[in-house]
Amino acid sequence: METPRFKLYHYPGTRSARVKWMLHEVLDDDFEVEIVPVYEGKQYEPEYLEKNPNHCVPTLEVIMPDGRVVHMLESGAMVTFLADAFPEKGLAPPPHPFSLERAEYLQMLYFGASWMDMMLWQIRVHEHLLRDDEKDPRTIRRYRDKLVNEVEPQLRKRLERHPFICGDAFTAADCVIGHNVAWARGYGLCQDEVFRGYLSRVSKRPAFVKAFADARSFQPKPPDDTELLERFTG
Ligand SMILES: N[C@@H](CCC(=O)N[C@@H](CS)C(=O)NCC(=O)O)C(=O)O
Repeated sequence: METPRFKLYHYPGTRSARVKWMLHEVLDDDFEVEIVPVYEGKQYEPEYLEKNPNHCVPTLEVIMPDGRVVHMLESGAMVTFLADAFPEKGLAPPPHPFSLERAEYLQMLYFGASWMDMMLWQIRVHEHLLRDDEKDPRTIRRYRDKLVNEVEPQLRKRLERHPFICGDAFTAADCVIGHNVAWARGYGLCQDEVFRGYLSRVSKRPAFVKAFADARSFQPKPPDDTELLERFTG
């Protein structure tokens, strides 16, 4: 494989932390990180929008030795791509030969990065980010209930049987589900012992420790800057 270079556009404690975690898993510290001060609105500046028209972190810049560059914009795709690009790290069941383990692994990774993520994001948007007159308590209630009644039991069942989300071995799916469980616990969800034990297992990994070393600087609520809140599209 031609060896690419990687640059992560990151903000502490957000979804870019799950990608930073994965980058530390596969590359140790051999990648670049640039902080995008999202509460200062830097993600709306033309230079950043050129890279990421969704005005979000993470953005993963993949730079090939011949100068070609791709910007990846979805954290789930980044985690999947990195696990497959570094098969020697053993963080994903390979696509060939056919295996049910691969099917389950992708199922859990996408469940975390799309279905569960969508519910957590709706809670975040309506509890912390929208202006008061746009916050909808019914949306918060709906997704809190779905997480408790539909998502938690599925995760609990798996984690009661195995130490990691896809079985006895840590996989890239744990970077997404592990991050989501930590995020959910910040909202008073995923409080059982089974989730606490899971987080304590994954958080002992050196890559986790590095990825979340800056998480304490995260403030759930942006400063009262109406201009930024006016621009936020959810
Ligand atoms: N689906 C995207 C969502 C990324 C996203 O919404 N990032 C948030 C932080 S967790 C963000 O940067 N929001 C800033 C904004 O929308 O202005 C992913 O998983 O990478």
